[in-house]
Amino acid sequence: MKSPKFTVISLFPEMIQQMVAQGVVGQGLKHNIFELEVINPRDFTTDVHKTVDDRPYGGGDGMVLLCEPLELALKQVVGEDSRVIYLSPQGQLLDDDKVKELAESPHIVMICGRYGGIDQRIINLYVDEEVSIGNYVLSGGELAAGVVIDSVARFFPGVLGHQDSAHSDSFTNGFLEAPNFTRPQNYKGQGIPTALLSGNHKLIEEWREKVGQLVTLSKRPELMLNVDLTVESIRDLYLFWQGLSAQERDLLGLSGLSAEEFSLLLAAEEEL
Ligand code: 6GU
Repeated sequence: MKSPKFTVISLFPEMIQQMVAQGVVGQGLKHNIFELEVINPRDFTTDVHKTVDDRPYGGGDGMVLLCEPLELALKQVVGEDSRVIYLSPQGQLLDDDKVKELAESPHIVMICGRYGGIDQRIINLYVDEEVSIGNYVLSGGELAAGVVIDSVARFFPGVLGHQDSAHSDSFTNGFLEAPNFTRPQNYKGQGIPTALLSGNHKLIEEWREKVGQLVTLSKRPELMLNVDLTVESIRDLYLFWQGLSAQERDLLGLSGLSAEEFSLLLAAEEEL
């Protein structure tokens, strides 16, 4: 089967290349698990000054990317199976569900605007959807393109060591991950949770799942409401929490959690 492909249209191609060259995603690219193509609208200009932007009609701050170089670039790269994304703070927020959906696409084309944006008529003609990476403004779409590539590529088989790592990470079951520990076994008076020293893989897996739920309840309680929880499973989680020593709760970063959070969660679940 053909490798999935990202095409990024950017005035700063090196920025994209550099972001994607490192770590497991960089290795994935090197091993052709996916393809990356970066094209510069400046290479599609027809005037001597290689003009890519101009002042906005009606006045205002920032320069707007011209239609023509973008259109010529798009025409060169967009095919039948391409999904064209404009990276913009006006877009739909990127989350774990969106990332997984994008990971199913054979060809993602991303247009990076700079401060001032791109001509709306290019969006009208070519863009399938707008995507934002958060409620703040970046000076250009490049960092957002890097975020999309990194988060999506993690779901391509072979990019992460373990075939299913991406699917067991934080968010993927709707909960955050349990904290991780490595050697030494004692660091400045802090030990290792006893369950992790048990060598019992089934027990460890169950323990991590419960701790992940407690971490979520403690740090991001609003995420608990996206998951179908039964009253019984909440009571189970409460009992598990009660079974942890004060020392272990500290070690796991759960000292902020109290019975109150469980009551609030129960009340919220009953309202749903
Ligand atoms: Cl995708 N682009 C820009 N320019 N700013 C953003 C963004 C994207 N997402 C959040 N802020």
